[in-house]
Amino acid sequence: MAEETIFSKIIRKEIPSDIVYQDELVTAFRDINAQAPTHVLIVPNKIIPTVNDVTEADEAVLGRLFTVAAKIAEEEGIARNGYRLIINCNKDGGQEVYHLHMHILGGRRLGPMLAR
Ligand code: DGP
Repeated sequence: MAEETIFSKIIRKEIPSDIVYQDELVTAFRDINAQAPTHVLIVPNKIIPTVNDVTEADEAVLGRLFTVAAKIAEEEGIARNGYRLIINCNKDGGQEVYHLHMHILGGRRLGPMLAR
C-alpha cells in the first residue's frame, strides 16, 4: 500500500481545504501556496505516488484529470486566455507531495515554462 499524504485527508474532508470539484475518481482544491490567480490541484482519489507508478488500470482516472481541468478552466474564466497544466515527478521534477496531482495555473501571463 502506498503511504498516505495530507491529500488523502483533504479528499476525505478530514482537514479543511477549498474543494472546487469532487467525484468518484478525483478531487480538485485550491493550492495553499497559490502561484497564480487560479491555482488548483486535481488529485486522483486513490493514491498514486508519482507518474512512475501509473499503470494501464489508471487510464480512466488519468483521463479524468484532463476533463476536470478543462471544466475548472472554463468555470474559473481562464479557458480562453489559456493556462498551464503541470505534473511534477520526484526530486528533480520538484514534487513535494507524493500523491500524484495536476496543477492548473492561470489568470495571468505565466511566462517561460522553466525558471532561467
Ligand atoms: P508539488 O510540488 O507538485 O508536489 O506540489 C504540491 C503542492 O501542494 C504545493 O503547490 C502546495 C500544495 N499543498 C501542500 N500541502 C497542502 C495543503 O495542506 N493544502 C493545500 N490546499 N495545498 C497544499
